[in-house]
Amino acid sequence: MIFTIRSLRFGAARPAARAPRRRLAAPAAASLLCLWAAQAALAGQITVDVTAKSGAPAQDAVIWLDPLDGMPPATHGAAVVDQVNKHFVPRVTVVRTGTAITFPNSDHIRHQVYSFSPAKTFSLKLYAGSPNIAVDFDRPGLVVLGCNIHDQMVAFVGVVDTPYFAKTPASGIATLQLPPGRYRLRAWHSNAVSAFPAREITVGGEAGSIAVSIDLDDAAARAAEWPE
Ligand SMILES: [Cu+2]
Repeated sequence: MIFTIRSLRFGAARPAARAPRRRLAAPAAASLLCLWAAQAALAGQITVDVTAKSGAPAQDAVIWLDPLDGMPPATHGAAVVDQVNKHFVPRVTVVRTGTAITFPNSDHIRHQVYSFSPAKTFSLKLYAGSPNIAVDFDRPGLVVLGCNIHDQMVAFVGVVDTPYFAKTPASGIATLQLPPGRYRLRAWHSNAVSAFPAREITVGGEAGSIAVSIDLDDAAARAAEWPE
């Protein structure tokens, strides 16, 4: 697997240990909010260009950056994974930890959504229409979705402990706005043959771009492992 950069500075690779969560008293937390607000004004626009070894754009790659200098406050977002013509739509979703996902059914047949993944094990009852049930994705990791009625239905939810993430469109190019600081860049693709090695990058206030090459096997029947 090849990793190159064009205009970002990379530090030495660090062990994969997660940065410790900080517990802050209320005044300190308020200061941290102000700090992040100030940094947001200086955000650098980072473009991540993901390609297969063949040079073809890699669609549906998941990119995320763990901030090493402090985590923005937790949020509780929402996302939707629909079911259309016996497919999950979208097939790949990336959300921050704490996001609630609903699973409407746009087909005229019933579906039954489940996951056995350790990051989120759940099972919805067989249903039609749009049940008012949201599943809280409260742990980081990969969640593989299936339908008990239609074995060919499969989808992936990447749950990440950071607000800085993206999924590549057909162009393979994703754009993120990042406050200046140090980050650990991670990447995953369902058809990756080998794990993408985490890299530390430093973002300044200026724009930059990162080229990521992933070895893909389009015929892979199993989902690639999620990096720890
Ligand atoms: Cu189904």
